[in-house]
Amino acid sequence: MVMKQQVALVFLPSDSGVDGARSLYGENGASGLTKWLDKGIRNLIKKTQFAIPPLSLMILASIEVAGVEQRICDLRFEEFPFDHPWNLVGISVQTGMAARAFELADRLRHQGLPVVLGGPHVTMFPDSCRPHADCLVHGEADDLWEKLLLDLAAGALQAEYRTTEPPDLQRHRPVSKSALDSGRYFTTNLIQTGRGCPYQCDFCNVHVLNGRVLRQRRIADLVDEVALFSRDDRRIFFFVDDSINADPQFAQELFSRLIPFGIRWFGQATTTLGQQPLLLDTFARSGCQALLVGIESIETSSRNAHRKTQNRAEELAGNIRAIRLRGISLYGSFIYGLDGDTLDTPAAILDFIADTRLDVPGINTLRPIPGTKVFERLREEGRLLFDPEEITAFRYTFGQEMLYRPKNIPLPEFIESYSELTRKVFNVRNAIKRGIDAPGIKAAVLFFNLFYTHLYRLSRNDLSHQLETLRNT
Ligand code: B12
Ligand code: SF4
Repeated sequence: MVMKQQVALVFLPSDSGVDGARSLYGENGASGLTKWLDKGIRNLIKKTQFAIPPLSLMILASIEVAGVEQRICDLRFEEFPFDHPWNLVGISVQTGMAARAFELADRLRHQGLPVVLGGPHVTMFPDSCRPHADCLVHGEADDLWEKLLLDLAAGALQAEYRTTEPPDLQRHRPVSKSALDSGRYFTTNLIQTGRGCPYQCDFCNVHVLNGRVLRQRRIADLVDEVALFSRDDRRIFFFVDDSINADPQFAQELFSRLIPFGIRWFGQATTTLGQQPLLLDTFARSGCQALLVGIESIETSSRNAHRKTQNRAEELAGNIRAIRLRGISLYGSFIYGLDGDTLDTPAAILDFIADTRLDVPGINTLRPIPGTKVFERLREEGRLLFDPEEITAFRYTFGQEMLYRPKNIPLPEFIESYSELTRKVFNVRNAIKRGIDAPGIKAAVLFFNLFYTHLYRLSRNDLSHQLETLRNT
């Protein structure tokens, strides 16, 4: 019998992202019950990170090539199985995980195992990845991975794979979950209906990674995928699109056709949904439970400074009210510290949250991700607080230490006002109130707010250390 080529697809826990503040990685001086609670929550956060499987690797693992067997290794839950006779290890690299990815890649290559790197960080910074890989895959790999596996089976792996055109999403590509250990995750029902974004918010690089034109999958394929997925897993669906209502007509047709399936789902949307009554109604009837909306800023000057132009500040509150009235809970994400913000901004954010009764507010500071326009601008203006060359050293979490100097507010005052803001937004009283007030999924809203009460407390520890250092230098 001929042994199949064994391919591991690796997803890493990140040193950034939803794993919270720097205090998660060490002792933070707490004692007694707080110390015990911190430790438990710290482990939970590090392990789960919302525990959603990586859709990228589900897609790659679904590509069947004769003579090749693929397995997803999610290192949030297991150690890398070094003792297995792998022929190739593919690692998905996001910027916040790049240092860890390189460490693993170097170790594997040292043992003689060929390593292929792919994912957003490879697409943005191939030069930083090249020394750590036998092979790089640039951009979306839906077609390239098949070619690479055929080359592997033929013993002719190349050093770089790239195309000039992104994959045609109209082509039917069934996603299988067979390479996943589904019991580990909160849900395995992840679906992406399209890629690309026509907007150019300067703190985001989706338009660089996936292009400026919205490319959609066929509605019939999506309906089939929902039918197939819901047969095995009745848990909630997550539509990972950056903006599920980017094309209202498309969304209207898709979600009308999903009503008979009786699924529950959440996704990411723009608040303009509040002005799209037919679509809003269809979302609610098709089982939409919650949406993440990027409010970013309620200051028009900040929105203009960062090119957040797809909806208007003065329409935000009315839209949020309309969406919540239709029974959909909202996670609204703000960024404080943008270029139009002043020390009056926190009070305005507090009023806005109280006025709209937003279910889960996310109060972030700007994380200037390398490769974005804002990163370049802050670098040119000399406002970054870290060496911009060390791209893997940047951290992108909710709100730990500041990575740059705000434009209008001196850094120490900013840190104090941000800490004060998160203290006022996140406390047990507000968590219970928001849980009771939520238009749906009350328990989840309560849980999230309690979780953030803890997380933002940890982030305030980091900020107070940063403030201390600033004052002593
Ligand atoms: C859903 C999502 C999440 C979810 C789930 C993440 C998960 N665990 O899967 C949540 C909410 C948890 C999340 C968290 C974060 N996210 Co996020 N997230 C996304 C989002 C919206 C969709 C991801 C997705 O499933 N895409 C669909 C798949 C098919 O696309 P893909 O991942 O790019 O994969 C393709 C290629 O990259 C390539 N590829 C990927 N991996 C590999 C591996 C190999 C071997 C090969 C060959 C190819 C390859 O082929 C794939 C198929 O074409 C993207 C934006 C986007 N449009 O992609 C941001 C995005 C991936 N997130 C991003 C960030 C910054 C974060 C956070 C750090 C945010 C934060 N401040 O907390 C955390 C990180 C936590 C973590 N450990 O993942 C950035 C990453 C930027 C970068 N340079 O790395 C993105 C691109 C958004 C952005 N604004 O730029 N995220
Ligand atoms: S933040 Fe959203 S709307 Fe803005 S460019 Fe990124 S994906 Fe597009």
